[in-house]
Amino acid sequence: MKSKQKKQSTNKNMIAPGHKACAGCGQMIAAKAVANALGEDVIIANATGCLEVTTTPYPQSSWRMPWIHSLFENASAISSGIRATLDYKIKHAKTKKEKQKLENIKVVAQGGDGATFDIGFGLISGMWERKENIIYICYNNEAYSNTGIQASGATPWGANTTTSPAGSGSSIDAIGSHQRKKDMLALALAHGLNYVAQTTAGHPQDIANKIKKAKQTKGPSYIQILSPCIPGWKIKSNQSIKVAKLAAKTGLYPVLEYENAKLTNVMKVEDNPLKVDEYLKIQGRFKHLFKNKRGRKQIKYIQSIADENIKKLEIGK
Ligand SMILES: Cc1ncc(C[n+]2csc(CCOP(=O)(O)OP(=O)(O)O)c2C)c(N)n1
Ligand code: SF4
Ligand SMILES: [Mg+2]
Repeated sequence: MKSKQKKQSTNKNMIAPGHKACAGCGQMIAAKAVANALGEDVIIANATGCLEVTTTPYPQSSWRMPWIHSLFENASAISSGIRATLDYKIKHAKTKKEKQKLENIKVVAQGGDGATFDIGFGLISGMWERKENIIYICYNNEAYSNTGIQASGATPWGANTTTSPAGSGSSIDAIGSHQRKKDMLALALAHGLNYVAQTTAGHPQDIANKIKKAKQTKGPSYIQILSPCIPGWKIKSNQSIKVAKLAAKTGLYPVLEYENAKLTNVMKVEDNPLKVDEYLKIQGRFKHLFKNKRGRKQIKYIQSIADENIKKLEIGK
């Protein structure tokens, strides 16, 4: 009876249905792949944002594992506290069995791009500087979705958001966002992390593989997952997987991993990589770019970002 129960529990989805995320939410697809790969021996601290709000309307929770809601900015600090407590308990464990059980528990901090690139960054930097054994996962939907799609440090060039609205004037503001997104992977690498990876919600098996590698890594690791947002990207609810895959296929958002500061795996793009237009044109947040000469100039610039990635990472076949 006991072994039957165990078998059932390892097969179930670690995020229960009934949550309130939009149908087709890329972040939810990614979070399910993450949670299932993490399994039960984990403690998660989750920054506020869509993932927290949609899965834990008090007193309910979709998380079938130990999970704690933090503030917007401090998921990493909370996970540092959990890590310190676990380390203390490991040190003072009374039996070998107890010690091993505690050693198996992984500590995870996770949040959106607003929580990661912007408001929580100082505390994340501290956690990385202290080389704590914590996996950090960023669900990057390239905006502050939960509060109405404001631009974040991860918002890409040309995107229309409520704080970078596309307009009809001739000023640079009219094109939508005109900031290059922060290079969070470079910032993670600059902290000397042993495992840094990027993937998308369109690659759930790749997410699972990367979580497994992060679990085996000693010290901090960082995984960033491009997670399409239905209202934010102005896409249909059946398009998140397709659009996430296109981000990788065009070279705009390469799927890759660094182990011990070396680029060890990177997904190649096609011989003749798809042009960024294919990725941009199905998203309402970029539709203004297709309307005039000025917009088309921005598309060329976005293409140059993809070309730069393909060249730098040598991902063309
Ligand atoms: C200190 C603080 N500032 C602002 C907020 C309001 N707030 C809650 S969620 C959120 C947006 C979260 O954006 P992101 O981290 O990208 O997650 P997403 O909702 O996009 O998944 C904001 C601004 C807050 N809770 N705390
Ligand atoms: S607003 Fe975007 S991130 Fe939030 S639940 Fe809906 S699709 Fe997901
Ligand atoms: Mg976000």
